[in-house]
Amino acid sequence: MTRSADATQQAFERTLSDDVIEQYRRDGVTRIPGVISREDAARFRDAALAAQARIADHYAGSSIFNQYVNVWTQDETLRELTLNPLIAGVARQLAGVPLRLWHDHVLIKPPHNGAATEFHQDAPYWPHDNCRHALSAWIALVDVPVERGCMTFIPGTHVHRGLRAQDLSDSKDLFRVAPDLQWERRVTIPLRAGDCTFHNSYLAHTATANMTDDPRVAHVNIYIDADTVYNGSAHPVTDGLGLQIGKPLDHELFPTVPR
Ligand SMILES: O=C(O)CCC(=O)C(=O)O
Repeated sequence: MTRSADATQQAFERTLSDDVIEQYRRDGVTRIPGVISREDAARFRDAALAAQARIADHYAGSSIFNQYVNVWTQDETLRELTLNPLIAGVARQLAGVPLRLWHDHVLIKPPHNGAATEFHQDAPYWPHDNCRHALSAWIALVDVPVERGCMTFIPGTHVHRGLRAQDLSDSKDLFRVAPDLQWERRVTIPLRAGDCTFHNSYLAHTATANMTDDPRVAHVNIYIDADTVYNGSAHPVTDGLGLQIGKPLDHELFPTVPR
């Protein structure tokens, strides 16, 4: 770890203010600048771009993004970011319940990819029951202005828990299942390299297409309530692991989070 990375990490060894936690729980999203240093962001960006040649793309064939899942099990450098205890500590404070890692993924939008990530919630895709809180730490490994695949959220939509999974290639799908959301306030959050948004897994969000000449590189750590139980639905992360329906995800792929 570089000296600047060390300083950044020390700055995060603190309790989040009640205001930040309250704002996150009301809106379902908060931006935390500088969770890693710009130097470390560049190091992880290089590792992510290099890993593209070795790790299978889960979303091959789609122009929305290239998706590399559970990189922490396949790349020593990226493992450091997925298991970063300070990012996990922020997530733990925001969630207010003990957490475990669900999975990570690196999401790369190639230059001029021509496709937005359309509005969706994350949790309806997952094979989980009894999850009191789940959230993603979306860490920018490059500067992400609006033009490079930046996220927009509909604050407060994390109260909508019963919706079916929405198609993230269809700009109208979320509004088919929840038409009123079309008229809600939206918040767009550009990030500098090293900044992070934490968003609730039920919060409706989208990301613009990458209209720039450089790749948009994000590393996402997804955390779930440590007591979440497996419900047996098909999912590429859990299929074939031999998990028991109705039991917690006690498996080395889903380590509990410190603090
Ligand atoms: O990065 C993107 O394009 C979308 C990310 C997203 O939907 C998520 O992290 O939940």
